[in-house]
Amino acid sequence: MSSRALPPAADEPTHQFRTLWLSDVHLGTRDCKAGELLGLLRECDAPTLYLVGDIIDGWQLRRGWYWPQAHNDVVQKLLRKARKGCRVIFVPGNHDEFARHYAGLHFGGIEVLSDVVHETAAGARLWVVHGDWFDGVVMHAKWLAHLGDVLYILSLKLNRWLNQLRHRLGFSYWSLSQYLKGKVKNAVSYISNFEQLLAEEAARRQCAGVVCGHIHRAELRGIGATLYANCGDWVESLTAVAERHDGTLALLQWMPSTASVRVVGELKPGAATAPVTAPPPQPCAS
Ligand SMILES: [Mn+2]
Repeated sequence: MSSRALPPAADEPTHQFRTLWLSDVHLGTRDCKAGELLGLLRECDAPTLYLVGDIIDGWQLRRGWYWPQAHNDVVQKLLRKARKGCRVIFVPGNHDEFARHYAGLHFGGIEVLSDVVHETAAGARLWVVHGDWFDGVVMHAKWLAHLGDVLYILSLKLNRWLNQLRHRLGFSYWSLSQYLKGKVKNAVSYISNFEQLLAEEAARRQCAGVVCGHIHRAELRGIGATLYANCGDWVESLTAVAERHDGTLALLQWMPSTASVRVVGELKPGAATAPVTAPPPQPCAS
């Protein structure tokens, strides 16, 4: 803990972590909450930052170019962090799979790796991977994955309209896509299957846990003796995973209502506790 008497300056981060993980930002799409992510990056800092895939959405950019200033600002912020000595590791996902060809190389101080093992301050090994390798749809029926992507965008658009209406009528925010995911029984077993496979593979690799993304569902929990951490996304959940200086992992969520970061839950690798799932998203000012 800092011993100085003065409060931090307004532009200084208020949360110092040992490590920070972000995934599924989907820059280049209308539903990417870049402004909110910039808020989190202003408040939270760490000497090591993992970008756990689907940071830039190559699939949607190929369909139509969309690149507002806020998306540039995110890229600039990440490059600036790398320049100032932050170790930035980019682990590509399926939406930015073009970057997988560059695994092992550096760009503007950013290291590209297809997957990587992180060691916590407490010596626990965490396997860091996007997760699409464990998604049968992405691996074996790519056309179906692309169709699913189009339907997902459509449900987000519908969600936007619906919530504008709810807002006008004085109702609170409600996520259609999360409701649909919760309703479809197959989706539930699909998610639990994904989580199980990743935890098993991490254990097989002699890791105490896994940090991943891909399914846009922020979570921090034990699966058997293995820690499962999912960064969530910057489309709806506005979440990230962080490591404290003692090796404890924390699930962070950006709260648009207060424009600040909140710790949703904590878990130390090796210590099994109750699951922590990010609560339903809050309305965004934008
Ligand atoms: Mn993905």
